[in-house]
Amino acid sequence: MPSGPSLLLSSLNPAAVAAGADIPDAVTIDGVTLSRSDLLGAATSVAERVARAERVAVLARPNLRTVLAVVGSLIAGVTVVPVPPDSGAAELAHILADSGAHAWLGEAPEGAGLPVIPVRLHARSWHTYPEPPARTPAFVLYTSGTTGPPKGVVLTRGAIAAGLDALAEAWDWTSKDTLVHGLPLFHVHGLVLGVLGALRFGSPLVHTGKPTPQAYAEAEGTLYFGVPTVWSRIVEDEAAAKALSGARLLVSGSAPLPVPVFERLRELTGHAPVERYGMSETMITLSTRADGERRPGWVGLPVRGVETRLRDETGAPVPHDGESIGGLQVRGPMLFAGYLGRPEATADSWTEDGWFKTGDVAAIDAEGFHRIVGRESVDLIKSGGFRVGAGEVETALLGHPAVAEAAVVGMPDDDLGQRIVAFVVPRADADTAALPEELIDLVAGQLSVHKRPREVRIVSSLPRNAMGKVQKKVLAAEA
Ligand code: MCA
Ligand code: AMP
Repeated sequence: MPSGPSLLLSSLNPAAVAAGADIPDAVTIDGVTLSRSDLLGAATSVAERVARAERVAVLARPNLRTVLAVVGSLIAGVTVVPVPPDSGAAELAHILADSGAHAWLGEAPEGAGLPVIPVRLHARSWHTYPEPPARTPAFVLYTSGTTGPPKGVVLTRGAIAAGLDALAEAWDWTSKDTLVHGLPLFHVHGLVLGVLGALRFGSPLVHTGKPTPQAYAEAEGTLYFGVPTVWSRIVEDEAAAKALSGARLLVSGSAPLPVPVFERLRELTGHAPVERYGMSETMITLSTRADGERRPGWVGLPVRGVETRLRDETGAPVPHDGESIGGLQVRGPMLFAGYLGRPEATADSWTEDGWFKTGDVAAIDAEGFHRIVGRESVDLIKSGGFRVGAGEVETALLGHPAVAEAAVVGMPDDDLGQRIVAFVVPRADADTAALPEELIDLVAGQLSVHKRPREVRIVSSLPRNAMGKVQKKVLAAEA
């Protein structure tokens, strides 16, 4: 019989729920609500159906079936591969082949070729399962690198529990909170923090389907999660922003929150947002605190169990003086267990003495506050909070017969933080009239909608250095 705090989804402890620890509104998505006991019963019924699989793919649309598929798998100790619902053909084929998922759990995309295990909203089971060991992988989350197709980040149950508990401590997150967000359910932010966090701490969750200002304003929560694009859209809608003044904590993360958005949120809501920093590989490692200073442009202190350091290109220490910048390295109990099937890439991401190299450049001040300055590589773009590799988009563009050369950069964008811009050299005989639109659709259809370039510029050549490498900084400056 599972019990107490060692249970990953503590609020779903069957004995406690049977003894009356129920709530009527454990999870609401897009207006449909399940009580805690209904959620437990329906998810356990999923667990019974999925228990013999090892790894399953879940098409992570923002709906209750996705939550039941994930929770049922976790109850059974089965690993979930969340698949972005807007995945195009090439990305879908890659995720399925690379992850070795045995079946779709719930909805399957057309022609996806694997057996489908149904998820039924109205089925119930009260079977109990032992809590799987902490080292069991909970998720393989696909995330972009600078080159090549996305890699599978393996997150164990133990890492997730440690990561969530550190956030609960920093944010004072308890069952008294109602969590509100409308983020995608295939990343750490929306899925691990935004669903599992609520189920670990017993906070009712309201998922708004999409993270629109109006939906956030109407949700009447206490704890709100958003990426900077969401917050910058909220401050554009004064009435919606003001409706959040009764909340306890507004949390921003996944990309840099522009200082003017921070200030405007404070003006309109009376809340200085809590900023936190993380990665798919590390969960959340830095945050400002519910009971501490919140400084615009800074992401705060290491959360419980995390240590950080800065290193220069030679591996030498960089002083923590608030000004000097260096490569940010982290270690802590919430870090991933490696990239699935890629021992070399995994080894490359760690230093010899056991620190994870984030690839972000940061400064740390004397009080231990962190400021994220940017990425070491221009080839990793953050657009609307989504991580997109320039290389994967370039490969997709080069698949078009009219494209001779392609280079992709992230340009500053008020709404998205960075907007994906593709510079394309067409083949000599190509008709370029409709080429930009065709290429945008090609990327949306092959990779995913959120990886599509917002702009395609047709150019006669790309600036290259003496080694023949495209000079992306020159391109970005020209643009
Ligand atoms: C337009 N659309 C197209 C095309 N053009 N579709 C196909 N082909 C085209 N050529 C349509 C789509 O159908 C879709 O319509 C709509 O455009 C999508 O619009 P878009 O501008 O792409 O986005 P948005 O709807 O404005 O979304 C902004 C957003 C989103 C809501 C902020 O970017 C978002 O959800 N970001 C969150 C990312 C996130 O959670 N990251 C966490 C990872 P329709 O809408 O009708 O379908 S980071 C993480 O996990 C770490 C640990 C951390 O630190 O948190
Ligand atoms: P992902 O793996 O999609 O979660 O992307 C992780 C990357 O997002 C990090 O390496 C950072 O570059 C960026 N990031 C996440 N949170 C923040 C933040 N609060 N401020 C600045 N950058 C952030």
